[in-house]
Amino acid sequence: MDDGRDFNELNALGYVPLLQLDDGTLLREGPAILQYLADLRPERDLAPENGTMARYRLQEWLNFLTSEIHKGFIPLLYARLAGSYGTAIAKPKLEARFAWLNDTLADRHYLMGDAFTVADAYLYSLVQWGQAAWLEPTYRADIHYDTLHHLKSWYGRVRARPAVREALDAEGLR
Ligand SMILES: N[C@@H](CCC(=O)N[C@@H](CS)C(=O)NCC(=O)O)C(=O)O
Repeated sequence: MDDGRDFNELNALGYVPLLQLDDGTLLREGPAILQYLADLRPERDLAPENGTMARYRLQEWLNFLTSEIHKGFIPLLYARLAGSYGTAIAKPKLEARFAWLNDTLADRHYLMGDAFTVADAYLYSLVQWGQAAWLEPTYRADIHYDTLHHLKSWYGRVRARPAVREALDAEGLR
């Protein structure tokens, strides 16, 4: 970590993301962290109210993104070790799921409908992985925006949001 400590001391599982609160409480797993952050600022409507069907729909999206998209990229990150599993299985699965996402976005502005939620924030970073220059070309998931029009429009809408622009600037990603 930046301060020289071993990250494994904080998360024995060794992976990110991990959120540490001011009182030292640690929270693991992207979907839990995203809902925690959304619930800190209910007035921003980044997650539907707990206990509603819409909240379960959000959890459905977050679990899909983490298990079917996020983890789907892992064999491509370790492409040489994954060998043909990466190119013959993981990559086509990702491409099919991005095509399904494209179709799903045909009739809505955001994943949950009219409202931007933390699921869109999660998908935004995963879409960027699809084009990541740090992946060798053979192992990149070929997410062809020229054919995935709805996903491309959604990406533009998310990217144009003031808070997203602010975050990209803060991270030096624009
Ligand atoms: N389900 C986990 C997935 C986390 C995950 O795959 N993290 C990757 C980075 S994208 C990682 O840190 N991998 C290192 C490792 O597994 O040792 C979550 O969303 O919290």
